[in-house]
Amino acid sequence: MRLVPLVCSLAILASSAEALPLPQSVYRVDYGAPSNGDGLSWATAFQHLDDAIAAAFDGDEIWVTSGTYRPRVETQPGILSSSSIVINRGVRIIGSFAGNETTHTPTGPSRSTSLDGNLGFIGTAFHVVTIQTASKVRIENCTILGGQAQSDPTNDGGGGITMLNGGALMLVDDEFFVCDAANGAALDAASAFVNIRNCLFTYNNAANGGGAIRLANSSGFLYFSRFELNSAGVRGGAIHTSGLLSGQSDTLSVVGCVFNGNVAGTEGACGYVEGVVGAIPAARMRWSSCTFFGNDAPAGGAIAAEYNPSQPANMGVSFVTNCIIWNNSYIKHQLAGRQFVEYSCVQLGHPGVGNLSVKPTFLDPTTGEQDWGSVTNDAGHYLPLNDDPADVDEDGVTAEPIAFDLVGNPRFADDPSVVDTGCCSAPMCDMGAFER
Ligand SMILES: [Ca+2]
Ligand SMILES: [Ca+2]
Ligand SMILES: [Ca+2]
Repeated sequence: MRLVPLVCSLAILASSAEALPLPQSVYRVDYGAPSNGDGLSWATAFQHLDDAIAAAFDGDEIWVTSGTYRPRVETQPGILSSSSIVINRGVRIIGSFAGNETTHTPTGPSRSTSLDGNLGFIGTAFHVVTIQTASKVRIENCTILGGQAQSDPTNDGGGGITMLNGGALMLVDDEFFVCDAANGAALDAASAFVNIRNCLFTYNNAANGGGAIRLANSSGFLYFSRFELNSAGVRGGAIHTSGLLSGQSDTLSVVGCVFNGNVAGTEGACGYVEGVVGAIPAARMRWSSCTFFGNDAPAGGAIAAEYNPSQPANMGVSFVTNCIIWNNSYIKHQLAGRQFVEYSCVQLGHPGVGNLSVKPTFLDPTTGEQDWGSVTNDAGHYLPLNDDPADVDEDGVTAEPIAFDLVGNPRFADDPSVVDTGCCSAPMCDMGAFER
């Protein structure tokens, strides 16, 4: 039964038959707590995350202390590796609490709540997290690691998170680390809407496609995240998309991200945009203000879009603006398939307005952050940053420019050592994920 605070109970009684929304509840989880908690205070925290999910309703928050939490619920009874953290309602799970906070801002080390698919000597979970609800789920400030979906008999993707029944997922400040799968090793989503920001994807590996993320008939936003050292045996070393969500015009808008050290066996080290034959439109991806360097694939050392001249309506499409694409393998083929590129710095050049092919001079060759005086500074177009459809600053306003870069520095800042070559009025944004 849901506990309703006394004041609200009286308010409900006083408001006659008018239906009022239930107040949002907060449940707390601490792995060191006794086993009989109710989650309503830190002193009485739940010991297990799934007990808090079971107690919660749509819109409730679950605050989790720093520490390691492992899947316990077998989604296929008798098969230990089917153990998963099952999310079947629209909760907001926030990790990295010290265990004494009174607001929903955690004070523990960042991403120090681990949702870990390693089940000890008994094996590994196919999916660390299984999302089964169409309601909006939000997972924040957690590290999700160690899932292995490769041998899952029911589906082959989502070692970190599997989300195959639609719904909406928001990932904020999370890390996905060494997840494995045949497809979509960190996240495998179908018919879903995703909103991902400030996340880190490292060392995830898919035997087939989508080393970090696979989206099928899905749409959403991916902002201010880093993809490093992910790999796919075939296509999409970091991201693999096919189709888009019904009613949406784009598959995924990727803004302000860095891709480095990702590998695909055949096509698209960072992204592979697959067309879909039939009624569903082809995938359309947008990449804005991103930096791609040091990635490796025989075709599409950065991005590949499926190219099928016999079915032109079903080819994948990739729109690239304000990006730096430099020093990826097979330099002539960093961008493969249908690529519409503007205001970007592409090694060996690319057709399109505002494009450059001049060494971007990274501040440090390992970061992708361009130095003062780089020709890519003050060379971008304002338009991709002129709206905030994903509301990345969470102020409820989408009709406003995005005012910061990947590391939070102000956007639209002038580099006085560089002549402005972008569009349209000063101060101009830089190409790439960083503003100097
Ligand atoms: Ca600038
Ligand atoms: Ca906003
Ligand atoms: Ca300037």
